[in-house]
Amino acid sequence: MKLYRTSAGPVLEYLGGAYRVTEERWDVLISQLDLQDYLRAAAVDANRIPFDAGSNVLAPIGSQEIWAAGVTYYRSRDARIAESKGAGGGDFYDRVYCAPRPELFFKGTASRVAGPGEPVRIRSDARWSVPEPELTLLIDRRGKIIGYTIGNDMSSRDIEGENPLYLPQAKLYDRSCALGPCILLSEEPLPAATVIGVEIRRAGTLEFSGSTALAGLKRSPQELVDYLFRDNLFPAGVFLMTGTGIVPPDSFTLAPGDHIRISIEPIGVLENTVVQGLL
Ligand code: DO4
Ligand code: MG
Repeated sequence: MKLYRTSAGPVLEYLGGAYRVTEERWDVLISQLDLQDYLRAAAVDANRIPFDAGSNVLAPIGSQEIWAAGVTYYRSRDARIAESKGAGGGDFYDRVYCAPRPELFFKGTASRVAGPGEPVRIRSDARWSVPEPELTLLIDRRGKIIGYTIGNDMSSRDIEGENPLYLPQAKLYDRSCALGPCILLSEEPLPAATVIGVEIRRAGTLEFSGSTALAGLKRSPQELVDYLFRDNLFPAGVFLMTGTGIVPPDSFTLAPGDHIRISIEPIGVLENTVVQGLL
């Protein structure tokens, strides 16, 4: 069962059909405590519509905050240690990889998010920028994982590497995050074999491709959620990006015009083009 947010309102994809959902207020809709039952009731012939998931699809977010976990894959631990060598930050990344408490940081709000097909940004003052393709959880106000989407945690590696205290600037700026194309509603965890893939094309030529599997995620999604909800309330629910296991080689940096395609098979594909400077 997939839920899309579109310019014409929410659309449910279910058992091969597409259905309009009468509750158009996204926050109210995804706050239904039995969301899957609520949506199943909408999947009737009277609500059936033609639907092209390739157009008019918006980021599946209302007033939810977006948080992110870091250094949850060994590949990310290695990359962070390497990029912060000159800043003496390496030890912290190894420690957080091994510690019971995960790294969790605030990543953004809807106003900073790019939806499918919208531009994502690299900072004007960054020299080394990458996408971070991440399985992203949608969690309801009770702390229950209710669905999954694809996230791109756009990051400025030179700023983050210069000093770990610059992390918020490396991570949180206008269009530093992409989400979409839909919410895959599932009460079951995704299988460990689930593959996250990325392809980056420049002027049509493949510049980088990589993949990882959820098996490489050091912590369970629920463990990350439990830490996020410690002494924190999310009345409209919250998104949590689970960290990246794909890091391009150090010689690679994104450039304006690059096309980023992230896939997670049961969810779909999230595509964005890179801009730098004002839109
Ligand atoms: O510590 C820096 C953040 C790392 C991150 O965003 C990731 O591992 O995905
Ligand atoms: Mg990340």
